[in-house]
Amino acid sequence: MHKVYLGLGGNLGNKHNNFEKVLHIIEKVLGNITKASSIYESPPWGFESENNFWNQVLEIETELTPFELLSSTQEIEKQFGRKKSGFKYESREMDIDILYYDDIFMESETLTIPHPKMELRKFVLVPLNEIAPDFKHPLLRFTSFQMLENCKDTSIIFKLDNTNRYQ
Ligand code: PH2
Ligand code: MG
Ligand code: MG
Repeated sequence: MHKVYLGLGGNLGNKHNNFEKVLHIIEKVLGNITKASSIYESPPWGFESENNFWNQVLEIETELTPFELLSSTQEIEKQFGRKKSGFKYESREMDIDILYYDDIFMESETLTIPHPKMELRKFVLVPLNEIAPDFKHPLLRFTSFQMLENCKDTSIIFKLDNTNRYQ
């Protein structure tokens, strides 16, 4: 059994429905969800759009290998209508990123773990720090808490309440 942290993100469609539905699909297809952060809203990081993102980080247990996990997460993204335009960053209904897979480091054309640039993004670090403050990045050797403290991202990250409404 492998411990994996996933980063969910979406800024299109019905975010309430999408973020509820994706948890059921993940439990069915990938494995048990052992921890789930709150959902946070933030402006798009790295590109312009009028649609703010929702982001959440999950800890799951899975039997899938990293590449099996990648193809399964891509399948789920497609079920939410995701189409890739070729632009670097773009709006989407659901993005599922593999942040950590145990404490492995791997780099290939299609998959890099830990997720590149995660340490620069508060929309990843804030929810990650909520559920795994002490987990150490296997390359940087910093905990989530330390990465968040060092992060220069000035985006405002807004925590939704437990019914995912604005507080
Ligand atoms: N994902 C991106 C690029 N920018 N910004 C926010 N706030 N949330 C995201 O999930 C996000 C982003 C690329 O995957
Ligand atoms: Mg992403
Ligand atoms: Mg992605």
